[in-house]
Amino acid sequence: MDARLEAIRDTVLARNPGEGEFHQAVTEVFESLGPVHDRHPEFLEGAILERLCEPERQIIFRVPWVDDAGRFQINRGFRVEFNSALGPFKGGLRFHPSVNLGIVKFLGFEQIFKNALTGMPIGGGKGGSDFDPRGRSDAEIMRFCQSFMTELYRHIGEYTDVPAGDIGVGGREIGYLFGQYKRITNRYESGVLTGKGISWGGSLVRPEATGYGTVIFAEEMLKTRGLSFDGQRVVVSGSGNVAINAIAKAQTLGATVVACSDSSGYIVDEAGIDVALLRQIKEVERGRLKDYEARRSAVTYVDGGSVWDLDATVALPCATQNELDGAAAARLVRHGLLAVGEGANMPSTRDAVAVFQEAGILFGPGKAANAGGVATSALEMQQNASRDSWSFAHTEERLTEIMVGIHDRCAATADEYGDPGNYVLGANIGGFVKVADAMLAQGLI
Ligand code: NDP
Ligand code: 2IT
Repeated sequence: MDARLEAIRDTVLARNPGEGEFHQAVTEVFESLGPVHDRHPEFLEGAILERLCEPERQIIFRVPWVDDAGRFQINRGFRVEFNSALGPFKGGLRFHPSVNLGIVKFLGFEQIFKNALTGMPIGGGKGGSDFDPRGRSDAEIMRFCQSFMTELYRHIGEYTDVPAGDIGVGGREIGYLFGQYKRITNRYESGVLTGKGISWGGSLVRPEATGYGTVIFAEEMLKTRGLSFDGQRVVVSGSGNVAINAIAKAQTLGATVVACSDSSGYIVDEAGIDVALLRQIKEVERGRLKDYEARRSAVTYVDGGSVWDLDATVALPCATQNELDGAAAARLVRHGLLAVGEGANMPSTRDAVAVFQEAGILFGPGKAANAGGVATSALEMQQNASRDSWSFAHTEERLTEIMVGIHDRCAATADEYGDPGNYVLGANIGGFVKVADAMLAQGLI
């Protein structure tokens, strides 16, 4: 890492002790930015990096709620409003027991650059809670969401901060959150949340957008080597919103997706995953992946273990951070891997990224490859602002244009900085320069 940047990075790490994922995200971005600072000394004079690493505002709050047995429960809520240079803070809410301030800060930091890459007018933020939705009834989820919003409402707004979903937060949760916001504020402010239902201000394609976008991005990478998804053997991790829609899109393009996972195990379905059955189990019945095995022939369920023990030509990690390590990456490379598209945020460890890059694997980092979700959230905001709703075909066309645009910008930036095919470099520099220019123009704030 460039010595000037390393000194700033060390200060950031020292002032944010114990936040390993945040340190990892900051270090990875800083490693790309040396050459930009040679060309743009004004970014150092303007303390851009120091300001970028210090969120504009961090909110931590108590979330009290009552479970079905009448017991009082206390969780912790977070919203980190990281950077508003390009637009209102924008980013999802994650409900998972692993959520803490460091996780929210890593996600919010990544979101700044991701949102800049989309070309849409959105800043970066993230939030969530250590609430565990697993096994909770609808009524418990509703009471939790209502309590969460009873504090959050005062910090968000169409022009201020616009949350959406992430792990553990989908259409059901956004509905309860929106209802409580409307009740407290007495405003039908559609643009305050994205990922809403279609009949009340949501956008078509938003549910599919992250998974579809990841595959569109990976397809563009494959095209640079005269390849495509057609005929590829694909392994996906996760079986949530991003994973399911990535599986669907990859198979539409002619790939066979032979496996996917959840935190308990994985299924292997050599004939190609039956997406309708998977949606029924996960989205309708809210069941576990294990249930898939009994309902389709020639399927194996592996309890525990890692889906990255399987062979694939294309790997799409769509579960969570640091799920794919250096050893798994090396094994995949030895067994014929061509490309990786990160549907999740930071799913590959730093070792894994190094293995992929040294082996010349096409590697699409999350902040570029999974930007289709937030980009379509911005399209939802656009529809809300104009009180309009677009067709599926039109919205999908916009998503495709945006993803191809992100791919091309990352590739062109990597070329410009002398490292063709390095999408990590392209994404980090491409996102950073846009935000840094806006921050300089807006003065020291
Ligand atoms: P969901 O809650 O819909 O699904 C999450 C999936 O990942 C589940 O299958 C879950 O399994 C698995 N998972 C979660 N945590 C772990 C863990 N610690 N170990 C193993 N598996 C785990 O979330 P999404 O699909 O929305 O999000 C997946 C990833 O994509 C996240 O990294 C998220 O930040 C990222 N992302 C999401 C976007 C969106 O629009 N939703 C946009 C861009 C990125 P289980 O049910 O067993 O917990
Ligand atoms: O990580 C992400 O980009 C998301 N969870 C989606 C954020 C959004 O505002 O749609």
